[in-house]
Amino acid sequence: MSSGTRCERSGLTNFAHFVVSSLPEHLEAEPNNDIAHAQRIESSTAVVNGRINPLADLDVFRVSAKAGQKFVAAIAAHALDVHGQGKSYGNADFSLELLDASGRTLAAAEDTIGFDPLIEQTIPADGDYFVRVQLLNYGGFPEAVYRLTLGAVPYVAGAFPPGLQRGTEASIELFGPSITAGKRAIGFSPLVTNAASIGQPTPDARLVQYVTLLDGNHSGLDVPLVLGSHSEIIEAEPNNDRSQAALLAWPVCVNGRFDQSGDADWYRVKLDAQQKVWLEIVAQRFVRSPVDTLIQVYDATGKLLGENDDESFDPGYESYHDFKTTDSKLQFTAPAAGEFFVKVTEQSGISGPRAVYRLTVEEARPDFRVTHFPDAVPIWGPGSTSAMLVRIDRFVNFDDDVEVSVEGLPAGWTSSSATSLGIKGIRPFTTYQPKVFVTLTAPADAQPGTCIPFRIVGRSRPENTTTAKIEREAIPLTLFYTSDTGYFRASPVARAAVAKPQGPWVDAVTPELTLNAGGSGTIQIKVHGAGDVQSMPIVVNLATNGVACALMTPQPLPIKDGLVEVPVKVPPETQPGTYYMTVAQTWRSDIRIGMPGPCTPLIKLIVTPVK
Ligand SMILES: [Ca+2]
Ligand SMILES: [Ca+2]
Ligand SMILES: [Ca+2]
Ligand SMILES: [Ca+2]
Repeated sequence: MSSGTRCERSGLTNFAHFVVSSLPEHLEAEPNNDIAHAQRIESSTAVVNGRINPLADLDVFRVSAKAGQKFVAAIAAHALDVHGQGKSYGNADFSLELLDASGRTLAAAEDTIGFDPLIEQTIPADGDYFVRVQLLNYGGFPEAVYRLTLGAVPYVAGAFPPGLQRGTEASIELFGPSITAGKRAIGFSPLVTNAASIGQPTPDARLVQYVTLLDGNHSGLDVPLVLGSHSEIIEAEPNNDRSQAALLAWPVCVNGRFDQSGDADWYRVKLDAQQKVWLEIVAQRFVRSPVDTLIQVYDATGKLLGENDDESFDPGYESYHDFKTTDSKLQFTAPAAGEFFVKVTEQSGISGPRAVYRLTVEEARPDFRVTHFPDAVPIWGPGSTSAMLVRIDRFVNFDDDVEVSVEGLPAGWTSSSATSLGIKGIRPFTTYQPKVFVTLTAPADAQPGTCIPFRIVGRSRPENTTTAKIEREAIPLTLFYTSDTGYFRASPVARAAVAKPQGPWVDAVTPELTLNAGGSGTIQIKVHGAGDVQSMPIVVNLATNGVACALMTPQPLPIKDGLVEVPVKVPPETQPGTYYMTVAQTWRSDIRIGMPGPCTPLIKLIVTPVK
């Protein structure tokens, strides 16, 4: 988005999908609820953009087709993250039927690609046919939009292998109706942002890139390729029992497929005594493979030594769309030197071209992942500040502190960093900080409409010098669906935008406060643009979650001469140390769940021991 008037009002929305096809595009026209009122689609190939609303809406389209044609009818909705809001929570789950001129059903589909139905039918005779679209259980709601591809056209249903090593080129087959068999060379495409134009290197923490057909007529819909860190191989059948297990030179990513129901895929790894290996499946995540995998590890005598069905998951507010799944993850420690056998199976009887998985085998070593949201940060007023919530997930006994900072900012922009504390076996559990806030402040002379990229980086702070320092770039997350929990997916880039002030905004006057454990004090904040407003709802969000010492729920505080005094009280049990707070007004915002409104830069709170 370039600077201009379009994003002056409230900054940036989350990322949304927008598909560009090379087929004639149509809009549905109601009434079209039955065959008698079917909407005639004149072009022989088409994309129809429709909506199932209100409840029990049916959309029926009339098309002409010729005997022998391989006719495709396919919905794209789940693929585009179409979902309800308000009282209509949930992904839009469509069903689809192809009827002949007499109204007889020739084919029907429901969940072919994720929740999206796809029909491929050889047309029996020249004539008119009907395609009927509805939501499961006669649902309907304003957000239930869909793109319906119609005609004898190729349609990409998936890719195999469903990924490639970052920075390399791979030979990948796109498959689906009317797609010519054969592999295509597909290369890793570095993400292009305008980061280079502000003199910063272009980082790339993306987990996926997308690929589609561009030759001939196509729906424009793309499919994800997962970007891996290791060399890649494709499983070789037959491998259905232990004696056929292929030896893996690891670290490696194996791309496999459940070709028939009950398919078992065996692999073999050589390990030293006490060597720790990490086995991880990516299937439902990112690729939307319909499988529910199980990993099992056996020794050479056939004894089961370890297994994992689904990763255990902390159901916090952030139920990451591409992070919470039934994909399997397993850390295995070899009890002795030797060969061990890894068996991958599918537990719901699903098989076929889309039943793919990626198995990564690598050394299990202490590590962490950094995610942050929102990915698109609105700053309401030049000179104002916004906060982002950063989450640090620690793996394999990693327990070091992690310093989190904002990088890649253009001149004039400032940010505050934060430290996520590990427990390290010496601190109480309440000190553990899996989430921290960082803030971003626009220059006072920034133009509304300015949009800048940035990145958040986490660096471990090892206590002893034998531990290597680890650096991880944060994955930006987009909130695409909120109910009791937030559903997030990975976003390609983090950006901030300056908007015109949408109301009063706040700045810190007190940069730092020192208090005893059990002590109390105040911090002063300045309010800009309050006009005649006499008070403002204020909340204090703790950049570190180890201590609760101020306004956890919004409370109206008086504004005097443009200043607000905010009370702070440190609980007596608070551990001495440095903490960070940000004061926010809760005018249509809650930065705790990734909906930022104006807030102050981080204010340091130093808690000293009681003398
Ligand atoms: Ca409709
Ligand atoms: Ca209708
Ligand atoms: Ca297989
Ligand atoms: Ca097999």
